[in-house]
Amino acid sequence: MSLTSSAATEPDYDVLVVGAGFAGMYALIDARRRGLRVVCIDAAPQVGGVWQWNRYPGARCDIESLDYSYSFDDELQQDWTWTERYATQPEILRYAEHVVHRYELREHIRLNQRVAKAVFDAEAAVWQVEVDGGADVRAQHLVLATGSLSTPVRPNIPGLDEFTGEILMTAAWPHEGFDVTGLEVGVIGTGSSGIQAIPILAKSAKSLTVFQRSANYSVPVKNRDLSPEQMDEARRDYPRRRSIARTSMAGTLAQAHPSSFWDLDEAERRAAFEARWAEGGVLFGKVFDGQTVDRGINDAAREFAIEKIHALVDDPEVAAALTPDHAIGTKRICTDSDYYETFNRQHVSLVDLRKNPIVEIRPDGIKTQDGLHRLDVLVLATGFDALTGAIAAIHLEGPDGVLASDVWADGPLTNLGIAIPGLPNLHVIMGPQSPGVFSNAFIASELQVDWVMDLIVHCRENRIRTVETTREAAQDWSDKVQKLAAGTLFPETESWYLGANIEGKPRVFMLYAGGLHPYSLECAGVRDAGYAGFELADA
Ligand code: NA7
Repeated sequence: MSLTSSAATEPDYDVLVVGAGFAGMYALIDARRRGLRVVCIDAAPQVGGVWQWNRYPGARCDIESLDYSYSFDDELQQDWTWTERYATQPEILRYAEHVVHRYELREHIRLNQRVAKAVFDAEAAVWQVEVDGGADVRAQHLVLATGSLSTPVRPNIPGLDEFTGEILMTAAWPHEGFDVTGLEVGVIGTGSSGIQAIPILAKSAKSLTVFQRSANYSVPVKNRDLSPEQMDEARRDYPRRRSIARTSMAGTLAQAHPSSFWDLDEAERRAAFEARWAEGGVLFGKVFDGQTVDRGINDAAREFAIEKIHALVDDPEVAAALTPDHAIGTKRICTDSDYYETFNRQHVSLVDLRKNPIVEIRPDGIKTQDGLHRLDVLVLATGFDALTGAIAAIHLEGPDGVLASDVWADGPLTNLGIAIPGLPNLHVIMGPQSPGVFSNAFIASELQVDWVMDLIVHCRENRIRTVETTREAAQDWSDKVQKLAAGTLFPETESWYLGANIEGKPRVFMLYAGGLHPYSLECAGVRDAGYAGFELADA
């Protein structure tokens, strides 16, 4: 497939949205509402982004369903019924399909097609986009809604390709499912995906061996059904709920304890931790203000969580191996149903790879230093090239041959996490240097998409052909992102927030840690100042 030559013809579309996950679907809806000619392209066979791929057993959201859903249209939220406090992956996917149907998106989405390359034709002020598996596209604006956790990592372990059993990736689970009944199963990876899948796999596997490199903190999710009465009540409460979410730090109702940790005595602190633990879920990471900033508070939360692990796991040696050594919350806290209890089952064992590393994978199992662990099935829950992986997979070339890969050679450089210097008319949603995965992805992406569509409409109304961040403004934003992170405990932990899980990836903290609402004020400030820090060139 070749790119069409630079001809001063009309672009096919005003906007090309790459990615039909929830951010991309909203970009499509919003662009259409504003009368823009728009198309959305996704490599997957179905909409839903990460929820389309991650079909492993036990997959569910870790933000409450009532929050983890679109807020832009009250009729949509009145019309939809969530059946559980934390929706399962199939229910989230049904919601995605419902949205497609409700807003008549189908004919505007091209599935099973991959955007491989986009080159900006400066003369025509148009992105020429090469699409694998479909016709090329010329669009004035390119919106990358390619996902924060959408490029799975297959670990580089000697012998992996020689394994003759079944290899399953949590991030590419077979659509038809996979029955592990009576099989010897191994799981590599104990992040959110592994921790959600392990208890379910253990229910039917003949044996389950968990190969753990780093222990993680996990809090019981305390999932429950939502009754019709609760759902009715929630529908009435949506306006309040959404308005709190939009002015919150993470796009949810989560509130830290009203008192400062340091003003409370030991018993009061313990009661606060206990109450949040009983409530369940990721919000244990925010029991007190400053919990990921102040080492004293973090240590107290950490010690409480470790105590819980030891209370849940019968064998003290296994409990010790399951005890993490990083500051709590500096990797995303996982949520589970019976994760720790699963290690009390006779047929479940834990291999601590720090003490007993993998030597190689053999055709019939994993050989660690202490011997062979025979396996029929190997589950890889080994994470993603987060935040930048999906963007890096596209050849993005601005005027004068400027490559996104060069601009980001030392780590992401953006203005507001949205614009990249040297690449005009390109807008990133939920990318690096935005609040991204630190916040509710629905609220955060609605906010960013609204901002981007305002900008695109502003360009149209003012006959502006190109809009591009200045390098100085991008540098200022990146400095701000780094400074905010430096004031927290996050950078001290080897995590995918820093790119530490990918060999050779620049070690730079990649998220805006200042909170969703302050971020929205930053975005509004730039817009209200006539897009300060951006160069807008007219026809
Ligand atoms: P994560 O959180 O990145 O977890 C990946 C896990 O895989 C983690 O425990 C890794 O250990 C482990 N891993 C990766 N490579 C290897 C190798 N080579 N050997 C052993 N262990 C390995 O991904 P998830 O999919 O679980 O969750 C991602 C996000 O999705 C999550 O934060 C939620 O927001 C939803 P490590 O910690 O690197 O030592």
